[in-house]
Amino acid sequence: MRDKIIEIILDQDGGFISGEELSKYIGISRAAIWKHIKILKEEGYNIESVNKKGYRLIEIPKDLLTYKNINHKLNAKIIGNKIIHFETIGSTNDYAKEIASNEDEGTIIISEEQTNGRGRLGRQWYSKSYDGIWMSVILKPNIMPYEAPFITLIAGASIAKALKNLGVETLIKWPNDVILNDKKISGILTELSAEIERVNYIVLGIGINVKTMEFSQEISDIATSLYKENYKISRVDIVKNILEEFEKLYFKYVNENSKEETLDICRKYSAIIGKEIYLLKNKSKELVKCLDINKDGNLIVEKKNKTIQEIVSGEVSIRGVEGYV
Ligand code: BT5
Repeated sequence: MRDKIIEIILDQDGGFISGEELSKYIGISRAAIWKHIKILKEEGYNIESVNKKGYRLIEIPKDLLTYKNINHKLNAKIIGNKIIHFETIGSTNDYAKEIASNEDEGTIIISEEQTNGRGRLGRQWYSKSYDGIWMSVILKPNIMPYEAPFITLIAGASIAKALKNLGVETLIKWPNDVILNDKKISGILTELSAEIERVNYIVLGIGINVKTMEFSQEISDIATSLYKENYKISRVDIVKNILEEFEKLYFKYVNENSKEETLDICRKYSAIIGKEIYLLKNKSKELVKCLDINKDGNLIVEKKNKTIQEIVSGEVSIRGVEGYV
């Protein structure tokens, strides 16, 4: 009921709607509408009520990542149809894996804070309250398990594209980082549950630093946020853009078996193609030249002895010669 009320108020784009109209739309009394408005205000919606004019939303306070805010005018068919929002959680990926079998494809878990945010290979992902976007998307594509890493590339491409739509030029550090001004603003963690020839589900985890101004010492040299780089963009707008861009590229991949658009974006926005990079694997460190991303999404590099090698994501980490990129 309250979802409907806020939906109608949001539809007014900041204009007034009278209590009478609202009660007609929803089919409950004006007094009942007022009670719901009171609760919405307590939830953080800055709703103004003016005698004889009705109600209007002054702003979306705190830019909360709720279903109501994100799903409003979201131009997507399945991604974001259901959004489960937490104030705090251990890890959205862990929770998504717990419920994935019983959820439809496209369900999103999003939290204002993660207390146990995870990177790849058991690494930690800092996810402070209200500072960023910490979300997981449940996917059930009809692909072979070995093809799952391509989902990471689709995610990277959609993050770069979404931020570009909002005026921010980022680069993609293959396979799973998004870079702004030579530092990491976003990381992707794709996890798979599969049988030998069948994917049960994929959990796509996306972390984006939006409002963080101070990073812990461990990552202060390599991490940045949109606010820190002077891009004051609403988290809700970023999430919406990512979900829309992601769905377009994802449908092309799973419905038309077409990887081209994702690959084009990954190449065009690549932070590493044409550069010398270090490949880190276990304890070894090898200097190579990065040539291209091939049609499967793997990285093509030239080694010191001039041989060409194809690198599959997940095998290695990459560092720039002079720093993180
Ligand atoms: C990643 O791993 O970059 C994947 C991060 C995925 C996070 C999302 S948030 C929603 C979902 N739920 C989860 O629990 N996780 C996903 P990796 O490439 O392994 O990078 C991890 C490394 O990045 C760490 O070892 C730090 O050096 C650095 N790091 C940690 N937190 C960071 C942050 N907030 N911003 C930038 N760098 C960070």
